[in-house]
Amino acid sequence: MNKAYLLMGGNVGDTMNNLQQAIELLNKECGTIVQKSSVYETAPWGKTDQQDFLNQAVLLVTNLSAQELMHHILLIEEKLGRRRIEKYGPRVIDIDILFFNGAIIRDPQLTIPHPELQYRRFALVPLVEIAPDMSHPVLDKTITELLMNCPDHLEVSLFA
Ligand code: PH2
Ligand code: MG
Ligand code: MG
Repeated sequence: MNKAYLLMGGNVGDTMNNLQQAIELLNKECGTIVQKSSVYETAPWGKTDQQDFLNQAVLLVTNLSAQELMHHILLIEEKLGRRRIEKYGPRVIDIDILFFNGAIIRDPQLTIPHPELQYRRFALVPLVEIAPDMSHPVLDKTITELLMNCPDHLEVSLFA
């Protein structure tokens, strides 16, 4: 059994519904979601002239490998209407693998832990709710410590 922490987000269409559908599809096709954070409304990071996002972190228990999980996630994003247009731009749904057990993976198509996690309050705030004491295998800091030291101060507020 593998433990994968995922961050989901979107800012196009009915995002609450898209997050719920993503959870249903992950449960059906990839394993079991055993923890969910609250949903947060977050200011857009990286490209600021777009709608606020909703973001939510989940813990998925799965028998899939990290590469297999990534493959399923891309299909789920496509099913929910994701079209890849511009980096950091608006999207219906994005599902990123933040951690996969304690693995460090540096493949061209897949980098785990997520390389920008420590710079993103919109990811750390949901994650700290479900994994405050988890240690980052590269940075050797807990999620709580990463959040305390995060240089990003864009707004993140509880939504649902
Ligand atoms: N995702 C991005 C770029 N910027 N900003 C917020 N607030 N939330 C996101 O999920 C997000 C973003 C690229 O993956
Ligand atoms: Mg992303
Ligand atoms: Mg992604």
